[in-house]
Amino acid sequence: MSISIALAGKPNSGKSTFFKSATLADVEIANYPFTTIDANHGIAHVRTSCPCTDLTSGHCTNCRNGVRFVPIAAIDVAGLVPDAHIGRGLGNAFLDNLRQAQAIIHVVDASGGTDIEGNPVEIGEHNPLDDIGFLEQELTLWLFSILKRNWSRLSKRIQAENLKTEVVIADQLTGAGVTILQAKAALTRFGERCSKPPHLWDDSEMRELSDLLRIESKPMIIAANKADIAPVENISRLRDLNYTVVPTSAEAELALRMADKSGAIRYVPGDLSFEIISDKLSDAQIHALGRISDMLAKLGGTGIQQCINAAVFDLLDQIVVYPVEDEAKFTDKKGNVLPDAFLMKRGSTAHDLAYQVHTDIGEGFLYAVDARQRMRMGRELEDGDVVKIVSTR
Ligand SMILES: Nc1nc2c(ncn2[C@@H]2O[C@H](COP(=O)(O)OP(=O)(O)OP(=O)(O)O)[C@@H](O)[C@H]2O)c(=O)[nH]1
Ligand SMILES: [Mg+2]
Repeated sequence: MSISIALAGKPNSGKSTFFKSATLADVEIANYPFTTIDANHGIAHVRTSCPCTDLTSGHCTNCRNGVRFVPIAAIDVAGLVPDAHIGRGLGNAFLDNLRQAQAIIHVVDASGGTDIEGNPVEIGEHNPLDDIGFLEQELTLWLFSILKRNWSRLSKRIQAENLKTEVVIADQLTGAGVTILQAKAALTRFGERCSKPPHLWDDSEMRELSDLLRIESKPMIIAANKADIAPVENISRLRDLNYTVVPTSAEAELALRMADKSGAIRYVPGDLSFEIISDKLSDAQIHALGRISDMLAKLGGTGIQQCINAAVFDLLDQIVVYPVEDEAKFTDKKGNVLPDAFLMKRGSTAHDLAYQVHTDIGEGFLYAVDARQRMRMGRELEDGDVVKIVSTR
């Protein structure tokens, strides 16, 4: 899977509830810190509209009434507390779970009902703004601590052997998932402030660089979770920050997903409402669903799907494209309508898509056909494109 998103934050903020509501994996949830110890890995989805709605014939079995869900990997990590990078709480080994993540959803308890270590307090007692800086800092110090290992030797090699600094840094930070391109981008920004060669950087300069590396390699969006019980001013304070903030109720999403799975209601993740379809619900169940329904109207959905979509489409700038064999019917060789959906970085070409489908197809690539226009494609891919690839292999 090409895209991987991590759910991070202090203990007890609702990361596992978010994860379970998005993946339906069976994970532990409880109102105390450090419920999760080993990271949970699962499959979540982004929501988009399926191109099958453009077809006049043929039945698509890969969407729900024109709503298409495209898989991504999701990771639910253990709660982080201040000084995790030096081993506090569950320690720095848990930061390594963030390695595969291309983006981070910072799950914040916007209700203010848990302190900085995740212990329950009165709602509104803790200021959720305090949780933002701390996570940034832990991630930066995690990168800094890895970067510093053997740095005096490495930086002298850069000097003596004329190596590319971004290559050495990316190599040093492979364990944190930093690419050469990201290292290069961070170095460019760093170079605007510091012109010293690498072997002369002091600790504060290396920390500054680590912060830029964090921003490049682990972009972050905020889920203002427990929005169902959060004071409104907490959400607006978070919104004043320089981040995309999505109010979420992971608990409500989980209740709706479970009720949909059991056949009690019909709910498509990301919808603004649901429909009760079972006539066997108790008064208590109907009452609980009524409360969720009011909340959906107030918040504009549970926010979970919206948050995942924002992370993938906005933060990571991805688009969805659909390779097909038959450009008239949008099918593969066996007649399946729109069998595959690929997430690709905006700006990718049909040739890039060919490689994504298979290296052989990429190597034998001749041209691509835009299935909607029935014309050869001479432009970058766009979101929702249906593409026939013509290859010698
Ligand atoms: N009201 C409300 N409670 C929530 C919401 N999401 C989670 N909770 C509650 O918050 C508590 C902690 O949830 P978890 O999902 O276990 O939190 P976590 O961040 O995974 O915690 P650790 O694994 O300990 O780091 C549980 O009691 C959940 O039921 C929400 O959207 N609204
Ligand atoms: Mg957890």
